[in-house]
Amino acid sequence: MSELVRFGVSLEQDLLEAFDSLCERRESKRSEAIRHCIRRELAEEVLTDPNASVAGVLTLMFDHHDSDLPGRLTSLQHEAHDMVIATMHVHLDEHRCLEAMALRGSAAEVSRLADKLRSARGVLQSSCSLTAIESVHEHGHQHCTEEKQ
Ligand code: NI
Repeated sequence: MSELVRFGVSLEQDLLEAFDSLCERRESKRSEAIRHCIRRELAEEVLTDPNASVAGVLTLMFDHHDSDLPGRLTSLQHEAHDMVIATMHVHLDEHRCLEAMALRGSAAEVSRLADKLRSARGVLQSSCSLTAIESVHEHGHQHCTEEKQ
């Protein structure tokens, strides 16, 4: 970890009050909350690069009595076995299933796969959370190297 640096920030009073009350609700100190915001924004930016390495979880809820959906979902996962690194299936009740898949790959490919799975006919609900797995520094570095070649 690099050296800590202090810096001053000017912002509107009401924005600071809203931020402080957020920190209070999250039981977080201002500095830690600001670090978290900065890291999240940097990671978000990396995600916009289609070639960025990302990992995340896709969760689908569906009715397993619904036609051939379970079979189709399994086939789609087998076709993309290099990106689907783990799957957890939960039988929520007599009808509904919750399937959580850990995905890993390039931002473009993982997003395409997630969209395909969550838009499969019969999926009742879905959520997808992806994060960049290469640091911003490494990311920037890679581009520098690519540009030099
Ligand atoms: Ni089930």
